Amino acid sequence: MTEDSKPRDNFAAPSMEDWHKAAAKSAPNGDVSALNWITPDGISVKPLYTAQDMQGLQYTNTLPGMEPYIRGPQATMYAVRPWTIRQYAGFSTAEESNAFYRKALAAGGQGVSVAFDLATHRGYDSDHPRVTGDVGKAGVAIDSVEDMKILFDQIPLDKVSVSMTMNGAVLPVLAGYVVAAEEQGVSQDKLSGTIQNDILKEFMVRNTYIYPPQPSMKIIGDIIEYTSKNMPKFNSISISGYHMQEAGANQALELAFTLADGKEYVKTAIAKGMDVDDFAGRLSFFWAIGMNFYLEIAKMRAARLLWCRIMKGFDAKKPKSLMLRTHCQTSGWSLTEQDPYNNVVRTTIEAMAAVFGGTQSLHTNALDEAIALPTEFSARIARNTQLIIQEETHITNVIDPWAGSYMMEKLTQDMADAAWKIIEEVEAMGGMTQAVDSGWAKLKIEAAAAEKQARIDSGKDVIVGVNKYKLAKEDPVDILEVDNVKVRDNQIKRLNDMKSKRDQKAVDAALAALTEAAKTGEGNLLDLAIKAIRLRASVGEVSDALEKEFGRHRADTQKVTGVYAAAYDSAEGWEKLKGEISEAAEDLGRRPRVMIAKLGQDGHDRGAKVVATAFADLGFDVDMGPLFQTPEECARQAIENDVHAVGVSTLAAGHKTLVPAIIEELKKQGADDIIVFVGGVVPAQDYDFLYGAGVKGVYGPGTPIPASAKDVLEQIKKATAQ
Ligand code: DCA
Repeated sequence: MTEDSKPRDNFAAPSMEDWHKAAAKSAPNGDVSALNWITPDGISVKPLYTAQDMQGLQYTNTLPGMEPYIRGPQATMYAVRPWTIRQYAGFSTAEESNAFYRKALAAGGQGVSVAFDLATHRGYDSDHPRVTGDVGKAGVAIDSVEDMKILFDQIPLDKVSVSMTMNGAVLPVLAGYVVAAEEQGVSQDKLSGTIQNDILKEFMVRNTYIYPPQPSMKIIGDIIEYTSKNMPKFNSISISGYHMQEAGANQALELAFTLADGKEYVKTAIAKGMDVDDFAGRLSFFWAIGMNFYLEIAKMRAARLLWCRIMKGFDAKKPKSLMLRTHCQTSGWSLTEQDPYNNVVRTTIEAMAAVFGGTQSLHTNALDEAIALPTEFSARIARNTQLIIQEETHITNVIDPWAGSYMMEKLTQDMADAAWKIIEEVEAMGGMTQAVDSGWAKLKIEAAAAEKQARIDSGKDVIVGVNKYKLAKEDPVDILEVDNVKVRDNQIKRLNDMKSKRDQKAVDAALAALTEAAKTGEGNLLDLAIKAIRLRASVGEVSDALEKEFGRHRADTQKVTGVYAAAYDSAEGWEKLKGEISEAAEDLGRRPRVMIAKLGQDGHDRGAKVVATAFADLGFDVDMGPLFQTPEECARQAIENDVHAVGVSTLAAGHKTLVPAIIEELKKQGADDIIVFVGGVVPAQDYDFLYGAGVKGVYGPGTPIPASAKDVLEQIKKATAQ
């Protein structure tokens, strides 16, 4: 090497001013600040971060396994033990779900995560007339401990940790699991796993509650008390932001409301006289991980900081009480029906964010989850996505690799600050129970959802294959179908069989004891539920025993207004469509009137609420049916309100039973001039079936609302012209 060509590191010292000048050359109109991205949370994400952004940040030099746990709850994290691969699954019967779990465990799954059907969630046995369309759909049907025993057959419950997504019927279901384990020879102290048991978020989103908020909180207190005494390895709650993000919340809202819910549960347990360090180590969390890559990682780091701060406020001392441990699931909402193999890519990116964020357990969605239940093929790819990250990439070798990134440290603080501001707002209202009770929290999420939908419909937010780069022709993918009638018959047979063999007097006494405890507030409800389930009381009977005293909660149907229109704003076609709707109103003598309905036990109402808001903003008269209507009740309301159309929003696979039933009911009640349309998760294979049944329009995921509104308007015009 000659002296002339010797490499030298005598680079010019950079200055921000120089960079600004250089960047302005390619920035739009020379304006570098135009490159800032304002997130839905209101956080400004810049195109460039430098060491200056770290100045003044308080927590950039922390360590994993130590307060405030920003860098992870364990000192060694994945370097010693990667997260648990825990795929959420369950469908049709206990037998079929059990076979699925065993296969998944043999193929690399590391824990079980049970999805129950909506009838079970809402505390109805499979023979209840309100749940005809729901049994075995979107989860496994469980009526009793006999079903639970089959569900966990040959799965050693002292070794495999089991998570159960159950909130409404949490007492009989948790009791069923405990008794099934007992009859497998596994005592309560050996059980490890998690019960979701997070009722506050059910009142905001998802809606699988049974009782009103107050008694629901009492149930949670009793479960925390019982498990902390008898099931020390079991996580008594999974405080869930997941469903909030799925319902439309941005990350800061998800984070804030979830931590505020957690605070409320801690207060509830302390009010029962418990010492915070006796139970707080078994509170766990659950986040949704969507496509907002950097913010999701920042959210998870910020969550641990804020939880540690909150728990210090309760004077918690044990490290386990201060550290936030979490499960994550990739976003189901981000998946598309269109060009569905893209979903594998989306899920991989989201899984990476969850892992960089330091999750303890992860579910990766299957590519067809936007359309139906996963098939064996799609479930395998979803599981392998995690196995590949764990075992091929070496990502697990380094703890919290984003620490020290100028951007990530700044975003972590920004996210923590944004969420903390909302938590303080909630506190000022008197806490999360009040924020939920007043409907404020739900409306905040719904407004965020309507804004998001308008950004997508107007093309501001891109979704590949949906509002950009669309395929000219979509090939249908194979889907898993559940024969709901067969499952229901099978369940009813087993239920009747169990009832015929049990000691009825003893069961009646155990159920009466539950009702009495609900009345007096004395005795632990989980303890009493275990006693009743051991005697072969059913899930529905235990729920009824409590409902006698607690009653069933009915949600109101408030909706936000103006939000969709404001976010859609200048996009093309909006004013024209509004004009057409007001012209139609002139012709009809009143505004076209539409009822948005939810049938059966499907409580996912994001889509319904967003459509109702957008249709109202466009000029329709919109009625919102209550949740959980039967087709008969829905037809009656539609007739009483004299609507032109009923739009059924369906997300839980009940459409093939419930939609023909509403058409039939309208006919029976003399109103077959009311047209029916369907929106939500409907596999392409079912469209013809629905049209054959008399449906006038089917709008799958990704349909821009103005397009469906235009179509509904045309259908109404056609029907009224006859
Ligand atoms: N070094 C030492 N110990 C470790 C390490 C490490 N690097 N990593 C994990 N461990 C330990 C944990 O402390 C834990 O032991 P413990 O129970 O005695 O505290 C054990 O290994 C299991 O690890 P953990 O991280 O707790 O993972 P999971 O048992 O899978 O629990 C959790 C995850 C989020 C806490 C739980 O609530 C869960 O599984 N939730 C899932 C909820 C769900 O599936 N929802 C479906 C929608």
